[in-house]
Amino acid sequence: MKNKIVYLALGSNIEPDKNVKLALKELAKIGKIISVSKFIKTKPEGYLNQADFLNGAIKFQTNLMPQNLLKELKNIEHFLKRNTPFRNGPRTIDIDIIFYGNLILKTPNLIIPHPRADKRFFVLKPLSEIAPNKTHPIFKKQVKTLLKELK
Ligand code: PH2
Ligand code: MG
Ligand code: MG
Repeated sequence: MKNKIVYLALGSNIEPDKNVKLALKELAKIGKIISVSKFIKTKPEGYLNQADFLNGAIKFQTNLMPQNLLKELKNIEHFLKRNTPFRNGPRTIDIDIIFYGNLILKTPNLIIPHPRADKRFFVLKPLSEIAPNKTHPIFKKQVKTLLKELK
């Protein structure tokens, strides 16, 4: 599995401008950034009593296998001092693997496609800008269709 096309979702609500920029710089060290969506301001989902997020998506090319990619993404989160006190709480950066080629993977610590991607506006909206026709390998629906069905 060489040079897989991967879609990543980024989110931040602690110094988001600075942290998104830093995250992109670190991501460029572990693969090739092919495209970057606009970053949009979104209302927090899940846990509501926190600052608005900045959310975006990137198309990324990497040689890293899924588990190694996850490890590198965790390293970047750690480097950016991510310290989430509770689930869905504030974070300097969150980098989630949405799609890894057409791979379907279910392991205890990593599920691909991301299991909540199809229900999240803050993922689908930026993703639909850079990959409207990408098909979800489980639901067999394009990103633009998933977004439309969400609204
Ligand atoms: N991430 C979450 C939970 N809620 N809400 C928004 N708007 N943006 C996010 O990135 C986000 C969220 C868990 O990863
Ligand atoms: Mg997340
Ligand atoms: Mg995450």
